[in-house]
Amino acid sequence: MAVVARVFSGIKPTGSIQLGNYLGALRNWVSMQDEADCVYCVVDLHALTVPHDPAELRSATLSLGQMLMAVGLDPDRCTLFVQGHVREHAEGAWLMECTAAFGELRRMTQFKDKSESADFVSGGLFTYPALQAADILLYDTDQVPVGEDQRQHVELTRDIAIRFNSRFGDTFVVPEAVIPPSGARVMDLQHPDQKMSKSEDSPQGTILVLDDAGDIERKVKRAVTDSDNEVYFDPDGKPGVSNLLSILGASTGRSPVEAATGIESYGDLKTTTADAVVEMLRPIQARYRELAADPAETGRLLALGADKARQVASATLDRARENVGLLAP
Ligand code: ATP
Ligand code: LTN
Repeated sequence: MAVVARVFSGIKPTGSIQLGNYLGALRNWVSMQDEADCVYCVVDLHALTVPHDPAELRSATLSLGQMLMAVGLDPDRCTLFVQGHVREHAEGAWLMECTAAFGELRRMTQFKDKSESADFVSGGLFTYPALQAADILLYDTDQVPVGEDQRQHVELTRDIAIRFNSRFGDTFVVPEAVIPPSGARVMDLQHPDQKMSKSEDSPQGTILVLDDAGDIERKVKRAVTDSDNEVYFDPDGKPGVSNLLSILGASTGRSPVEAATGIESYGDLKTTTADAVVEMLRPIQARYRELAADPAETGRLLALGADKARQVASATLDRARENVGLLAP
């Protein structure tokens, strides 16, 4: 009998979700639901690593739960929960911090990027990947569907698991990243050298999943391109045009090279891309509005998800506590 793989991934409630989150990660999460035993998490503890407003965090966490259901995650077919509801994550993170090397954490590019421009750099921003490793390892995860930017964190998680197992005996499953072939890295429309992100301050460069058709058309029309007006895919030489082709391809189930076929001008590229994105997002927006009207039901479903998650996480944590030498209470 084929053994079903365990899948785990997480997303931060740090702002309204953007097109890159959907194309690079969430769409993949949805498609894995029926093939694997999937566990998905709103990582509110990770959102504490940067300055935040408590009321906004609470509401962003609930709204992200609704958004995850709106894109197609079904609490009956996967485990969907909020990280802070399962206390094993914070305790597991300490075991990971004591297994990761300081030098490894210092090399993480997400830490470098986020700390360079920040007024306040928390200790949690530095140890962030250790909490992420706990998230993944607590569920005996085989596969971690993420966008390209998270590859390094998953590699570190593997290294931590291997080190822990070799020091303290077989405890954790060693996971691997699953990165989609297209849409893995959606770039900012105004700064095509930077990834689109929900928390960077670039409203014109970021398409939000909840943007209306007018906003999407306006943002795509103003996207930075170049001066030669020839449409072909060349991410290094033509980053802006190539990003639009990637978005168009990912939104219509084609590669960026295929998406360029028949498109003669930048005007044409922008109109076609905007239309494809609007069509793709329309049903998600409609489902989100329905779910947002009943927050108590979302709360109930997330609490059931946390109960399911806790059962798996507590068994793994007990095993790790025992193997690392903590006296049983
Ligand atoms: P923040 O701006 O707060 O760092 P973010 O928009 O980068 O947030 P995350 O919560 O860090 O989003 O990521 C959720 C998932 O979305 C991850 O798997 C990540 O790899 C993916 N992702 C985020 N941005 C992009 C992007 N521009 N292209 C492709 N995938 C992305
Ligand atoms: N660091 C990730 C979010 C995240 C995650 C995880 C992803 C937290 N825990 C576990 C996969 C598995 C990010 O910034 N996108």
